[in-house]
Formats: sequence, C-alpha cells, structure tokens
Amino acid sequence: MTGAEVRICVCGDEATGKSSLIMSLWKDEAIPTFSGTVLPMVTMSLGLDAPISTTIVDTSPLPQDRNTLKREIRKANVILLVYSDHYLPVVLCANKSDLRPDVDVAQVAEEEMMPIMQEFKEIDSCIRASAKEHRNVDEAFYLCQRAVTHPIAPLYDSKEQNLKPAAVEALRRIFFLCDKDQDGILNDEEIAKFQNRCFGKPLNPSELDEIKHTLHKISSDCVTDTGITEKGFILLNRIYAEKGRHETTWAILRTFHYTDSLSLKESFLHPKFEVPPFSSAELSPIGYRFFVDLFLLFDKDNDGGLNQSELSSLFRPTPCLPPPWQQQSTTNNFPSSTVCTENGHITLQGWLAQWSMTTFEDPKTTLEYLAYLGFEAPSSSSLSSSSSSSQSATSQTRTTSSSTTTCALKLTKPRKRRRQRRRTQRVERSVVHAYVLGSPSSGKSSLLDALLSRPFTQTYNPTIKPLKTVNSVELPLGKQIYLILSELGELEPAILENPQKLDNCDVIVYTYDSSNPDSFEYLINLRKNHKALDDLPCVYVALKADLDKTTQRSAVQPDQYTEEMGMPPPIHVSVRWSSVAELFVQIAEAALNPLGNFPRTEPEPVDRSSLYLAAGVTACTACAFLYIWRKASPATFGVGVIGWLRSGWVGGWWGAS
Ligand SMILES: Nc1nc2c(ncn2[C@@H]2O[C@H](COP(=O)(O)OP(=O)(O)OP(=O)(O)O)[C@@H](O)[C@H]2O)c(=O)[nH]1
Ligand SMILES: [Mg+2]
Repeated sequence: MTGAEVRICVCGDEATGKSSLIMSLWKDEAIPTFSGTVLPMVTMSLGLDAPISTTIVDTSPLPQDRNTLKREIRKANVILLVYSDHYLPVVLCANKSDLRPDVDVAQVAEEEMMPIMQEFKEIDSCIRASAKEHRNVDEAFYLCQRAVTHPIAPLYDSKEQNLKPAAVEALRRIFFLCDKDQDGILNDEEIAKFQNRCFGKPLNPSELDEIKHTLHKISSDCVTDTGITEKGFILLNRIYAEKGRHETTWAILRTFHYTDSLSLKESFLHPKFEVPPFSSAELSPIGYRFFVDLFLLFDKDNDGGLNQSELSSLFRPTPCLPPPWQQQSTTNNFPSSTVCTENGHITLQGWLAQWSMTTFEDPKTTLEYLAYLGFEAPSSSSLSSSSSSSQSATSQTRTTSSSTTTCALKLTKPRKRRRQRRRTQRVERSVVHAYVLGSPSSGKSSLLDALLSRPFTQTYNPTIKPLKTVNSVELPLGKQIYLILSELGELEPAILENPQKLDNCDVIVYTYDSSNPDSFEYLINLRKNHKALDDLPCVYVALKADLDKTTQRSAVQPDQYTEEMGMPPPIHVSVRWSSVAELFVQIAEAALNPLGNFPRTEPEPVDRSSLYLAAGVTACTACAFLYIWRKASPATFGVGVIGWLRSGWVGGWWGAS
C-alpha cells in the first residue's frame, strides 16, 4: 500500500491515555497530564524515509459513543489499541484443541506456552481447551479466578525464574518461626505442626519422604538427616511456583498473616486494644509465658543472659528492636534500664521487667512485637481457663479471632481519678510507676541504679535525658510486682505540668540529700509550684544516710514538714546499704495502698479539748530531744540551732523558756 493515506483509529478503555499519546505526537513533546475529552481528528505527514499522510482518529469508549466508534473502526486501516501498562493478569487459552488431537501436550507446554510466559510477565497461566469437546473449560475459568485470588506475580519472577525477594524474605521469616527448637532445621514434628497449621490436615510420611527426596535430588544441602533446611524450604516453594502450584505458597503466607503485597496484615500487627482511662495494660500469664519461653530458647549458651548475637537472633523476625528501647529514644535506655549480668547482658528477670514496662507504657508496641515474634494464641478452651482469674482482654479476643495477640495482655481495673485517690483503698496492679523527684545531685540516679542492684559509683553524671529503670519487687506476702522508677531530667517541669503524665504515675518519691543542707528546700518549692502533685500518694526519702546528716536550711525541717502533712517521716537510706531494697517495697506498697500516703493539705478539724495537753507534751518532748541531740552530736550543734531557730515551732518554744 504505497502512496496511499493511512488512517489510524486509536481505541482503548477510559483513561488509558489515548488522547495524551496523540497530543504527544502532535506537539512532539512530553505530556505529563492531560485530561481532555476526545481530540479532533488530525492529519500529518509521518514516517522516517518517505513520509506518508496519516490521519489519526481519537475515540471514546463510552456506550453512548459506540456507533461512532464502530464507524471509525470500519473506516480505519489500522487500530492502535491502547491499555495502561499496569499489571493485569492474563490467562492464555488455546481453544479448539480438538483440531490437533494427536499433539503432545507436554511438548506444547514446553515449546509454546513456557516461552510466552517467560516473555510476558502478565501471563499468569496457559491452558489448552476445547469448547466443542467440553475439555478444560471449567479449568480455564478456574485459572482466571485463581489469577485474582492467588496471583503469581508477587511471588515469582518468570523472567528470572526465581521467587521474588519479598517472597523469599517472608518465607525465611516463616521458616524461622516454625523452627521451634532453633536448630536451623524443620524436623518432622515441626513440619507436621506447620502442615497442620497451614493446611489443617497432616502430611502422610510417604508424602514427606517424597518431598525430601525431590529436594535432595536438586541439592544435597536442602535436606539433612533430621529434616529440611531453610534453603530446602525456599526451594520447595520455588518448585510450587514453577509448577503453577503457587496456591500452596499463598496458603502458607496467609496463615502467617501476610497480605497480597507481602506485608504483615495491619489488623494482625495492630489489633484493636483500648486502655480505658485510669486502667493500665499488663501482660497476662499467657503473655509472660511467651516471653519466658522466648528468652530460654534464645539463651543458647545458657548463661542466663542474652548477648548481642542472641538478642539479634531473637529479634530477627521483627524489623528492629522495639522503637522505645532504642538507644536514641528518650523513653527507655535498653538494656541498662533493667537487670543485666556483669557483662551487660539482659537477664530473664530483666527481660520480663522490660516487657512489663513496655506493656504498661505502650501496649501497642507489645502487641506489635508479639505479632512479629510469632505469638500464637492458645486454642479458645485453654484460653478461657487460664485467663478467667483476671480482668482480661480476651473478651475482645474471642469476638474477633483466636489468632489475635490481645490475649497476651490484660487490663487492670480502673483506679480512681487523681482527685479521688485519697479515698482509694487498694489499687489492683502488678506494674506500678514512680516518679523520683529531688534536687540536683540528691542521689536519684543512684537510687534508680540501686533498684537494679548495680554497684555504687562515686562518679556524678547529672541527668539530662529522662532515665528509667524497672525491676521486680517482692512484697511481704510474697506477691511480685514490677516497679518502674522514672527520673525526669530536663523534662521535669514539663511533665509535672502535664495532667496526663501525672495520671501515668502511681506514686511520687520525694528525695533529698540528708548530708546537704540545701537539698530539702527544693522539695518544698516543688510542691508549692506544682499543686497537682498533692493528688498523688508519695513517699519521702532522705538519701545518702551513710554520710553525716545535716540540718536543712529550709524553713521547716523534713520530719516536721511530713508530720504537718500527716505523713510518715522521711525514710533514711543509703544506696550503699543492702537495706535499700526495703525502700522499694515501701514505694510499691504506697502505690498499691495509697491511703495514708497522701499529703494532708486542708486543715483537719481541731479537737480543742486535747490541744493544751498536746502542747505540753510537745514542749517536753522537744526539750528532751534537744538535750539528747546536744549530747549526741556536739559537732553539728551550731548548725542545728540555727536551723531550729529558723523554724517557727522551735522559735516559739525558745522564746517561751
Ligand atoms: N555517699 C553516698 N553518695 C551517694 C549516694 N547516692 C548517691 N551518691 C553520690 O551522689 C552524687 C550524685 O548522685 P546522682 O545519683 O547522680 O544524683 P542525681 O539526683 O541523679 O543528680 P541529678 O541527675 O543531677 O539530678 C554521685 O556522686 C553519687 O555517687 C549515697 O547513698 N551515699
Ligand atoms: Mg540523675
């Protein structure tokens, strides 16, 4: 057809870019976005050697334009059929196979179909069918359905003839989670469990032997005497994909909560779990058991601590360490936040304490990591018996799915609002949080270290970034609870002004350095400046009791100050004494039994009948006390008298004599 005119009809679905192509040709430039309607017909000279007059006709695929389209197609010499090049699976069906009855099907597959599939990634599968003989008809339509429900493209690269990297990564993670004894091999028992979990039925021994045999034939390091290696597991899935049996791989991936784009399902990583106001989240017995088992499994050298390589292997199925644990995070200085061995390796006690803290502060992170780490909810029958004692989150669990991680957590009963707490009898929690407040260098960080039984150090490093430590504390009746101590550093003023942050705190520990005369004043000012502190139970602690006690230069001495508030006097301790452990029990008890640990701010009604008697007794006691004190500590007497004179109460007594 020389010298003639060529008429091109540009057809295609809506928004496939027909008009943009014509526009780009016409203007000879790139058309980033074009959202016009149908272009008018254009005629131009096209061609490299001998330009030919060419007419280009744009069309519309809309039903109302169907007649115009038909007319244009009839007039055209050629159709440019346009589609957008995003992935749409294609099933290639060779119909009328009855016309070549003697053909070798395997040969057709090998010589005709496979090369096409390798060349065009859109081709999901090929099939020979015959409508006349009703052969492979159902199968052809089943393949179409499967191309949507179990697409090959995310799993297998037909050009490379290999599994895609994301699929390999997901399968490696699944292998790791199924390798329950962490020996790098899936033994027969592990395979049986895996098979049951993914396909709901056992694998018979001869099938398993056949699989092993097939793998072994391909490569000797796919199978060992005890089972299948990771390489074997991946290879098996590659074979499935090559043979068009990739539903098997999808069944595995979906059992382990992967989406079609091979990420973990959002609902699995972040299940619905709300902590109501004034409640807190804790690990349930099932949750603790999971973390105990995990620790024991990964403490390969059995030295009671997880070293760096054991930790990284434990966290392999996760993207990284939980974000709040990371060094740059201001919330949590892992692993120095909890109990470690001399070498700085986290112990089992520390591991459980750390997770208790994370769950308390950020239950969503715990849920996310339970999912990553392969937590499996026990069947619903065992679940109801083990969690019936606690106010558990399992009620949420049962209504959704038994595979959710929320049964590893429980919610505590809401405790009273802050202002009502002073009437609270008992708080039912096994994780409590204390803020440690006090003047610079009063010994707060050393106290946080003492909670972890760390050896005392003289070095002073002022705290700027907030610090936290957590450990278990045994209460007198044998109950174990986790105590979180927080030193607020430079964030102290902001946190004390934030009602929400104060609600997260169960008890305030007011500390001062009993050897430093300027230390107590800080606490008096703190309470004056942050009135909301008085809504929280508290404990007063005089630190550094191993050093000489000195009179405080504050207007009121600590004992008197606490007495006026109707509170127990400060507890004198030194982190250099082993008895400091008792302080942690007292802090925990104050959090759990707040009654009697609130500062009395409003005046109590006065009973005048006993007032005179009381005043007389006080004067005598003070007199006797001064005498004893003078005899016992002559070296500090001078400072003492000045301190006493400054206080109104002693001044009154002095004048009266
Ligand atoms: N003798 C003695 N010294 C202590 C004791 N506790 C802490 N110290 C020392 O007191 C100094 C300050 O201790 P830190 O624990 O850092 O004080 P801090 O309250 O955390 O200080 P900031 O973070 O700056 O507010 C350090 O040199 C400690 O070694 C104790 O019980 N006895
Ligand atoms: Mg400090």
